[in-house]
Amino acid sequence: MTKYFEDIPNIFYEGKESKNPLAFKYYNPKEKIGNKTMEEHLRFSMAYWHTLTGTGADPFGVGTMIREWDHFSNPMDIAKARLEAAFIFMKKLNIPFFCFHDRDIAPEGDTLAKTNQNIDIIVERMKELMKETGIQLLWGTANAFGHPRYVHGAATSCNADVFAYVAAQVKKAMEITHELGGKNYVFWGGREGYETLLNTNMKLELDNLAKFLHMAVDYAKEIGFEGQFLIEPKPKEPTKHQYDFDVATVFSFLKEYDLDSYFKMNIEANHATLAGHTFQHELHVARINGILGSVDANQGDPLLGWDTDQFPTNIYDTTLAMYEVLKNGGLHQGGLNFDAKVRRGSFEPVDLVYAHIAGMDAFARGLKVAYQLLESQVLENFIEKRYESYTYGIGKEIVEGKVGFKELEEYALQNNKIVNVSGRQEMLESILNQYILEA
Ligand code: XUL
Ligand code: CO
Repeated sequence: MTKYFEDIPNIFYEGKESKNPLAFKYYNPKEKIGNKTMEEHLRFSMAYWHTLTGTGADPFGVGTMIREWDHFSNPMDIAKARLEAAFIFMKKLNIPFFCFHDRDIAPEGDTLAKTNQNIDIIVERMKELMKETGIQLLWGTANAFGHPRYVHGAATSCNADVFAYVAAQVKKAMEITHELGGKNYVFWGGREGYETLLNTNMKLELDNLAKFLHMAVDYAKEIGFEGQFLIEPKPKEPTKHQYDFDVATVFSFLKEYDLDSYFKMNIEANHATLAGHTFQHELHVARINGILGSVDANQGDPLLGWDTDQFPTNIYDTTLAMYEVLKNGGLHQGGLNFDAKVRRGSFEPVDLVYAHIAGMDAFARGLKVAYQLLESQVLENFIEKRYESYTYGIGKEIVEGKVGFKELEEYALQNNKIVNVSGRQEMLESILNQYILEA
């Protein structure tokens, strides 16, 4: 058998003084941060689609990636080779989890039955490799967007035959996720959205999407799948208007259709910024509503308006992300999945290693800073003081629901002097910088 990544050593922690590019400078898996190790806090995961199947193709040119495992003519031979390469890669980097779409791991056959057979062959070997290595499945999902049948969407397609097909596809994807002990199952609405309202029955499409998700909930119960269901919001791309726009939109959709007790969010940094939010905003909205499930760890380019899926290297963002995660009491059964791809010009296999090291170190550093920030309670104390007026007098009565417009008018008529105090944004930004630079 070909040994992939043969010239790449196992990657270890060497500390921040190390100049070895093939070593972690900050990610020290067994180091304790509070009462958990870094490994337990961060729960890193490799995304099969970008790392194993990504070719580097873009609208202007063909793929550039040198990937030895793709050098076969039969699609099943490629799938088998990718699987071996995936586990060698994760082992070398000590990545404890992975995620996949059904179509990343096995090619479609001529019929749905043949496609499912292809999946079963791969899943058998995957189970063995997971057992040998201890590497676990963070989540599975279905690619219900790539094939031309999904041209008008999947569960929101105008074509009922497509709805039936995607139901069958997701059923199978849930079964294999369950069989592999997956911790979560993700729904990203690949083409669930629209291009123009001139040809769209939005109400029917949303009703159908809700029906579809209810069917998934029912089927999970039927097969005893106890993993967490996650929805991954994204505002645009591929459709102009994706229905799962952002956390707030998805949350109200779930509530409207009585689905909110079954789903949490898988929050992706680059999707947040495409929606005009910060990564922290989306994590925060999910956290305060008790629906922060898992994270697709990447970053976009502020100068580009599409999903560039870059490896996360911005410490400011990783710090604020980990701050939200820590305030959430951790990721629980979720994790940090590198839904990120190396740039087209980074086409050698070793670039995949550098990219993951960069992402893992950036999050490890962010975790450490966030932990110290939280320990100091500097932001919490400031915020508590800022809202102090709601802890006594009229503020307390507002919070306790004891007053209405009439009582408040009475109060306001007698209160001729309103005194506001500064929000001190720049001072707080300076404190945050100090933690980032010195923690
Ligand atoms: C697309 C995206 C997906 C999901 C899984 O932008 O993020 O890869 O994470 O379908
Ligand atoms: Co994603």
